[in-house]
Amino acid sequence: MNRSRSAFPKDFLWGGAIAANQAEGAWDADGKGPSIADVCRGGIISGVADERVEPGKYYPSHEAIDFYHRYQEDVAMFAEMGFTLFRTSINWSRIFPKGDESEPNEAGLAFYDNLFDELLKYGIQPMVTISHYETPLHLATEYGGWENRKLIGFFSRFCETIFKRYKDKVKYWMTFNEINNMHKIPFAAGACRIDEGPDKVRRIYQASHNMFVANAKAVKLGKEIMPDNQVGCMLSLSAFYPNTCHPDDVFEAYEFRRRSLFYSDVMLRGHYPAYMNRVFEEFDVHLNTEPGDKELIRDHTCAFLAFSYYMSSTHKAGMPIQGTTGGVRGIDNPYLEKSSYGWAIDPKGLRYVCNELYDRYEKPLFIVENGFGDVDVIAEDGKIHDAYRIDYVRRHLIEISEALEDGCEVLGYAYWGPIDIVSAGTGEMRKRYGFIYVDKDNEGNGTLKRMRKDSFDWYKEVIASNGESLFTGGRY
Ligand code: P53
Repeated sequence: MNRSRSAFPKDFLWGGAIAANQAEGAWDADGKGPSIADVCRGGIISGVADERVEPGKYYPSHEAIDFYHRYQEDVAMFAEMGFTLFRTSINWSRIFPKGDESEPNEAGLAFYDNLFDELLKYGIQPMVTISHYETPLHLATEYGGWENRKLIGFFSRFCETIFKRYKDKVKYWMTFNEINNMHKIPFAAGACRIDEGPDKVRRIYQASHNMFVANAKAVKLGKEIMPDNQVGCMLSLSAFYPNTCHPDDVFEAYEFRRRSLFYSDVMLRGHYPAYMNRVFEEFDVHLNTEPGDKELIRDHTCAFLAFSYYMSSTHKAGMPIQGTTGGVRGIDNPYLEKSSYGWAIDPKGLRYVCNELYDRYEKPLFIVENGFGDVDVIAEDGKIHDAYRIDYVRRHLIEISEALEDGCEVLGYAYWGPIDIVSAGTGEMRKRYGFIYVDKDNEGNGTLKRMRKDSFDWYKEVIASNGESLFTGGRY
């Protein structure tokens, strides 16, 4: 059915999303301690993670785009685009520099007060990721990251501190960014150094269990401290297809998808699903749990499901899952084009995933990451004509409108990297997502000057028309 009008509700939230470590810089300013991101060269996902900050080496997070000092200018541009939503993370090691202190760092807390006030001044709702690939380094080196149950206590203290402080400023919270990426990137997602080995899977599930308990405690604290606000979970849920209609392909793709949905199953339905018994048996997983874990997980489920969606992947039975930056990639889908980074462009996959998730959970969905990362070229007229980005976003937004028509409850859309930031995958600046260009290269050279791309005006028009311009053509 072709629609000529958009289905976005009046209160649909429009905006963008970043992560603190990919944007803020100021990695050791005002009492901040180092995070796991601050020791990564070449990206938190596929780069090299040093034990400590080594002098003379280039770490992209240390300056990033200096959002810490330039947020006023950047927020003003988000406001110009008409944002009503802005997702960022609270850099844990600004608040608890080592992670295990009993008292927070006031200067770190003050920064987020200022940032949130600045957003609210323009009517932009801040949305917070509590932990986005930036656990305090000390918790990784001294405690072994989330494999250690002690992190539950440190995380709860962090949550309690920021909930109390920002409860009147932040309505929507998410516990762990892309928690289902524990399997692919346990260091980024869980601050654990888990190499290949016979007990790899067991260790990952143990760390995940500890995170589930921490998630449930965060939901509980949230309800106690800020009953009108909501704590949700966040997963990487790009689409996943069988390569052919061969039943082996179909079933194996289904099984692999469940390895991801397992995370939302636990956090939204409140228990370990039956299908995991067999997986745990296969990998000899015997979880260390404590009395009360089960009840906490059961009684404190998340209020919404937030997710990132960039692409789709296809799976052929028997194939190992390819863990590359950008996620699982499988084999080429002949029906789809790819970005120059090899990510298959699949707008309809987003409609598919919205339906898949809403069918399964019947809880509100939040699209908190979606975007097109590629190399931008400054044209002769000094501007960036990113028609490819406009095309990508337009097609994905139209599919969200379709999903809304299908009956899915989608609360908002936060475009990933509305301003160019450091790539989590590669640590590059060259892989750009922004509607706003930042003058900086992979080696850290550049003036950091901001510049509007063509997509800036385009997105502004989409928001101003509440999605109507997607269908009428607008100026583009
Ligand atoms: P970059 C894999 C699959 C989906 C999302 O990635 C992923 C990943 C890891 O790359 O990560 C999210 O910067 C993540 C962000 C990240 C964004 O995707 O490699 O939450 O921190 O920047 C885009 O292009």
